Amino acid sequence: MGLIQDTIEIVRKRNANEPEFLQAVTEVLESIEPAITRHKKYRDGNILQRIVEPERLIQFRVPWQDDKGQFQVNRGFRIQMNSAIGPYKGGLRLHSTVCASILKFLAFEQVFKNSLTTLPMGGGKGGSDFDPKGKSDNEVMRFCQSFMNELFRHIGPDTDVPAGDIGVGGREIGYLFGQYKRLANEFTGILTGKGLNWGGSLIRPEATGYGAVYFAQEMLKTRKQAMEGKVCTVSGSGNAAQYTVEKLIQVGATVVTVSDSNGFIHDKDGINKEKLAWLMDLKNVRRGRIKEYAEQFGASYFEGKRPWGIKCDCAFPCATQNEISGEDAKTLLANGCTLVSEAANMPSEPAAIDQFLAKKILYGPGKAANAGGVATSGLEMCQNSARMPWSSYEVDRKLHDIMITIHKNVCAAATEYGAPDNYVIGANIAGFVKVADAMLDQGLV
Ligand code: NDP
Ligand code: 2IT
Repeated sequence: MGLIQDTIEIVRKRNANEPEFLQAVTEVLESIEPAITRHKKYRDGNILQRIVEPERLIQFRVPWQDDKGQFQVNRGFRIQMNSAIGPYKGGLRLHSTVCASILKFLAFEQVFKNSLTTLPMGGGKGGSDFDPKGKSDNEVMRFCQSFMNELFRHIGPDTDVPAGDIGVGGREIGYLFGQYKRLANEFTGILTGKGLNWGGSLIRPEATGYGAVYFAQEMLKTRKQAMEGKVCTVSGSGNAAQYTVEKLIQVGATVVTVSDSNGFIHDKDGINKEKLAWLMDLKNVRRGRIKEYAEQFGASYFEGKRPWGIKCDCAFPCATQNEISGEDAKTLLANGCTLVSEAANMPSEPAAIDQFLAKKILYGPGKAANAGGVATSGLEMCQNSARMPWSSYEVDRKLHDIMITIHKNVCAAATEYGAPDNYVIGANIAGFVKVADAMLDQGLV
């Protein structure tokens, strides 16, 4: 259709050298074509060109001092993508690859994901090319304080509420929160993923991984199957991966891989609770490398490789964008993989998605499958506003219900727009319609 391709062309021209952003925009725009064709209001309102343009893009200098007293400089960002249905909401990423393209793709995805959660949250994303790996706690603290010195004027509990993403966990959220509090002289819920005794929510650390497994269970139910007994491969070994593994163990699946940016381990016997506890200590406390797991437990280690060559029933990418290539997808399918649930954002390259859809496997795209993380951030915001914490049973039950509802709404949209079982079309249209309608209601936004 002309309008979709014309809009993609405008995005390509306006955002030269931003391949990840263009990839995310292309995937969404091409898949929502049935909704654009059916509803004249979206065409008349020029909604496509409006929705691909960030409301605000903030870039700033982040000077900090390393342990030797040397001045270092990083680049900080906050992309405030869309506030049609609520305050901007989305994580902060600290990784050497962070740039406008990566954060714009993440912010764009976040808009539709947050819409799917059923909670009132707009979309945003931020971060820096600062790499916390190999830095001391004090260096990380000084960086976070300097980052917040600028960010604080752009965020607020009803304006923009950041959270964690790659390289940002409990430690970083603590340093960021402490600095905000000093600057604003206010104790408010301006970040989620906070510590439990200072405004955080139970189950927020678990939520992304648990949610990706809950979503996988809903997909399996459509084929009268269950997770129990399934052999699963997981990539990554950070927050999303750890709690994906934890939930998979709880529901009786066997997880045989985890990875980091250096390589992956293959544990044929499966990662059990004790090994997972050891892995969490390795990654969250000692901040070591995944190779040490192989040394500790006698598993195989594959340097510089990703886990998609290992035979599995279900794959859970939990590391980063574009970590499943077209070739990897071919291998997964040839080895009998019938489910992919994306805890990471945009982990599958377009060539991989095409094959998953062509083979009609259960493919849960990130903006649906990993929405449990931000949904539970939304629940943390509720608890902060009410100044009333909920039990872990209550938060987990709400998270589970939200993942079931997302699955139901995605399937309903896919069917309504003529593509039953296509979770890409379902998620993108269901997420889009709510945001687009809100933008139309609000006039010149
Ligand atoms: P963490 O920083 O906790 O863990 C990231 C993991 O992925 C690490 O094992 C890391 O290895 C690996 N990784 C990162 N970059 C690369 C790379 N370029 N190549 C190979 N491996 C890499 O981050 P999270 O677990 O929070 O995030 C993982 C994914 O989940 C991301 O896509 C994120 O956007 C997504 N996500 C996270 C949510 C959250 O609430 N945290 C919510 C929804 C989605 P190493 O340590 O060697 O870098
Ligand atoms: O990609 C994501 O959804 C996140 N990193 C979590 C965002 C949030 O605000 O909890």
